[in-house]
Amino acid sequence: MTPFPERVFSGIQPTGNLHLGNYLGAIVNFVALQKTHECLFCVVDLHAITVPQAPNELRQAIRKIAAAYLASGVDPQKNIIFNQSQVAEHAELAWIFNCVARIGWLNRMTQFKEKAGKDRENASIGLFAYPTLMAADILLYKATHVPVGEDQKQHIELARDIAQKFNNDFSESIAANGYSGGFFPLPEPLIQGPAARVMSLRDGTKKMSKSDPSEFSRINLSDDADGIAQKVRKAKTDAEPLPTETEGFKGRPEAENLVGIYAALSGSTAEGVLRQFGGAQFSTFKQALVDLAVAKLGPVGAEMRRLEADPAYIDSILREGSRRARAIAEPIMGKAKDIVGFIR
Ligand code: AQP
Repeated sequence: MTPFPERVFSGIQPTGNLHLGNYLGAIVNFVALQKTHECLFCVVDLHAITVPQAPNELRQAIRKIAAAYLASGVDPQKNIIFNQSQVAEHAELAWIFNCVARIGWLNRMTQFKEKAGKDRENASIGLFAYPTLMAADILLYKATHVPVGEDQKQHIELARDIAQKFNNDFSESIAANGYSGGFFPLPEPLIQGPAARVMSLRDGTKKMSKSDPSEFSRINLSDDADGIAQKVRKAKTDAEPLPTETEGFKGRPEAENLVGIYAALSGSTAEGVLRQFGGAQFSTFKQALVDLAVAKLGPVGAEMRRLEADPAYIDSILREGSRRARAIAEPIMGKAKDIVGFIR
């Protein structure tokens, strides 16, 4: 049995507009988990600056993510909603983890390869070390479960490797400090639902992403009803009607993606959606998807706009959340320092 009580941590970067992938892959699961777990939901602004950000836009983007959490139904009293840069221990623990993790481990991270592209030599060191900061985010709170989209699985596996290596490297010191069963838990990813990997509306083989140059590749939480309708109608499809069984998705990534989105938004499964729409033309299915997406996302977008009009309120939530986060982080960081051999 694990000696670590269950605790959930997750975060979203304040970089650009939140899209349906962030919403279905992450935020929807946050809302569900708050019912059963102690949760921390972070706006990971230190991660955001691994690529250049304009300061004023970054401030707005931080508030936008906080507004999205609140508008989606994450309760700021029950959970801790905060921004990473207000809790200095994230950076402190990340430094220790930079000295635990191996360059070879980070060299294997596909997100770095994708984001750095061919210009690897010019990427920031922060972008390369992104996964060690992410490990620190999670382990600073001894979080045991991390709800994320499929794309983050590799980073959670690395966080487990770092936790394991820290526990091994310092095993004697950990025991001398009175801990049995390791100091850090090995966190588990929670990758759930039919939309754990939402794909681009323009190309069903690429994930929906904030940084895709085409606005038509993604539905943003801030899109209004007309915008959502236009994007769904223009979404790439093929000439065949929808299959009646999920096996029929073979070689049809766009059809699979749209059905997955419908399933996630309606709380169903791909099988359930095909029972209803199997054999239908895309024109019929797309109209149903527009109606569903507008009904589900419209109120979230409207509430986000209302909250964003009151930045002082959002800032007060983040400040209070950061205070509560620090109260958990400080003693864990202090013990980590003792274990490493620092004097405090
Ligand atoms: N397409 C997606 N499908 C399902 N989940 C997704 N997530 C992101 N894209 C999808 C999940 O959203 C959470 C927050 O992501 P993030 O903003 O921290 O990082 P990201 O993965 O870098 O987001 P983008 O949109 O892909 O940004 P860019 O374009 O900058 O790379 C995570 O749980 C992630 O899994």
